[in-house]
Amino acid sequence: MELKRTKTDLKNKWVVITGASSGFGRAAAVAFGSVGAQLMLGARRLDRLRETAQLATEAGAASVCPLYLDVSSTSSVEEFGNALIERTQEVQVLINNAGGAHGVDPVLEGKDEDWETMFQTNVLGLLRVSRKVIPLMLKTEGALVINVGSIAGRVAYEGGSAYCGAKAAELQISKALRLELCGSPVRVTSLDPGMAETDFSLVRFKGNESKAREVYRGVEALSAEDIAETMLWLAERPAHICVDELVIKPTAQAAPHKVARK
Ligand code: NDP
Ligand code: 8X3
Repeated sequence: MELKRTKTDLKNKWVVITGASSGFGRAAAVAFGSVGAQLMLGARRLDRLRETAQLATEAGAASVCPLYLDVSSTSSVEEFGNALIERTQEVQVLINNAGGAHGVDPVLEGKDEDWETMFQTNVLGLLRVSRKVIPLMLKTEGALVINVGSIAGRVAYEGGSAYCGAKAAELQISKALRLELCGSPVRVTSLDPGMAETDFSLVRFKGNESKAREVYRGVEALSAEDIAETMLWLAERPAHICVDELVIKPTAQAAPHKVARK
């Protein structure tokens, strides 16, 4: 028997990526650019976003539009979405990636600002962007929403209460969206990575480089490119296949706290 290999072709298709100024979002822009997609990229740090746009263009993107986006603000999401609508009425892929962790305080020492930022970005931001962009996907064969969750949304750990809670919310929102969109062509995937070496820990530890480095000491973590390649693989599956949930971890990490270090 010969294996039939078909792919969803992404050439010239519109791909929207939030949090494209670094880490997974930047690597995803390059990966989707390399197959000739058109990219709408959002983040707050415009200088870094423009660098991503340059890299994606060099990789082969058909067009790239880097625009300011703060997912924690409804008006910013509206502006970003309206700029998208001026360019296209049809989106193939939405990657809800913007987010991250802030602090490692136990609940009894938690800071309002950290909690609010984590829920505003990982949860409410994802909802706002989905509400604005998914209407442009409802008639697109093989459309895909990738919501970036985390193993933290599946397994709690000390110091992770709000982040684990926010990513658990992401997983439940993804499941609800999957049900609500059933009967439309739109697929929904919760992509839930374990430890990946990006700016994630630098942000979590508020710029403390030595604490951030310690997270990855003696272990080959996932890279942003590993995640981007997985995102591309998901989007290229034939239209009748929906991967609802995908958990991906370094081989050396069996659980958030079970890491084999050299
Ligand atoms: P990075 O810190 O490298 O990237 C985070 C991105 O999110 C940046 O581009 C940042 O852009 C953007 N972002 C943050 N807040 C906002 C906002 N309010 N509006 C718009 N964009 C925002 O980390 P990662 O690439 O690792 O993180 C990407 C996603 O992956 C996050 O959701 C994170 O929780 C998740 N994740 C990460 C893991 C890891 O170990 N690295 C594992 C599992 C999940 P800017 O600051 O310019 O706005
Ligand atoms: C990031 C992975 O395990 O540090 O989402 O929370 S973890």
